[in-house]
Amino acid sequence: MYRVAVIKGDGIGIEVTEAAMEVINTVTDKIEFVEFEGGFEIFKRYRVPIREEDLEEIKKMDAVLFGATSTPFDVPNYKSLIITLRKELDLYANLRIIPDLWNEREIYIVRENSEGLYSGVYRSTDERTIDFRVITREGAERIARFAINLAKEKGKKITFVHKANVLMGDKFFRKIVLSLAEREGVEVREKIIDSFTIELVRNPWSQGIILTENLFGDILSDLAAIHAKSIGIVPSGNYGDDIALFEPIHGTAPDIAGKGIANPIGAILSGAMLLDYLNLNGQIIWEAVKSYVRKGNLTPDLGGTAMTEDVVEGIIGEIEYRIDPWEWDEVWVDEIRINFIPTLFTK
Ligand code: 48Y
Repeated sequence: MYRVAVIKGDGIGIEVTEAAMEVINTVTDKIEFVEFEGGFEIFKRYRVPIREEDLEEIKKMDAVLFGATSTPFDVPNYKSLIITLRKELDLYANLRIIPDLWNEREIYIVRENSEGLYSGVYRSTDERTIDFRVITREGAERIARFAINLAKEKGKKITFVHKANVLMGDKFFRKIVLSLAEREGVEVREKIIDSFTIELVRNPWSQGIILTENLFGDILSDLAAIHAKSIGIVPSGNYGDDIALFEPIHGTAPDIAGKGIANPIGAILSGAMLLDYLNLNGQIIWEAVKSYVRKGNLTPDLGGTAMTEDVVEGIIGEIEYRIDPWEWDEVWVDEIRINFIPTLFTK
């Protein structure tokens, strides 16, 4: 049995996380979900985005499933919940898979998730504020190793995106990435971040594993999400050495929250990544989602008229069919019998 912490968060985070849990429960009974509260509402009560005792509990879990939280940037001393969790759980590698669900191809982005401009180190006076863009040898090595392992597993090369022509930190980062990759026999192409943005627009599917520092990765992954047709279908995993957290990359979408039309696929695929992390069958979810989107009705962000629950039901049907096609057939036959046979005999 695995214990998975769940933080649904705000807005559509709640709906899509519930959808993901339902789908996971169809695939396996080996997961026990334990729910925790976090985000702005908790901050208003306790002055922290998550309670210390909850954080300690979460650290003992096998993984975390996260929805989305809203982060107001005009509230003094408020710190984003997801940034806090990445730091507290030391989730240093952020893998975002931007899928083309219709054509069997994807963009992989590995974003360094713990340092760079997100180090949290700054100096502020009345006259100026400096954010430190921290790159350490340990930080560079562990993210390089993560990308190299992924490149080997997927049989791909690495595209390392940087600004080493200007930034000292990236010069340092670059040397570490190149030497580790060479030692491991993985090919690395180098790209400068500014011109790479154009390449990512024009030629997104053949970049191998895109590896980059924290803020570049933040921006590039939102840009790349355009190729998925909706940011609502993009999943991600935040990995540390002891635990990992899975979340769709979209936000809380307050404009559609509670209307039942949020696209649950990003959260559901994050569930697939979670199952893979626990060595359970995440692949079956990927297959089910691909099969569903090619024939089923989609949510409005993808031009359809489906509700969240229609998509969830459709994907669950695809999973059940894959788990046991015979049982699935019988259910289908029973329904027909229930619907039609009585009318035949009552005539
Ligand atoms: O996960 C993301 O890419 C988000 O943009 C967060 C980030 O900067 O990494 C921001 C999350 C937040 O505002 O709480």
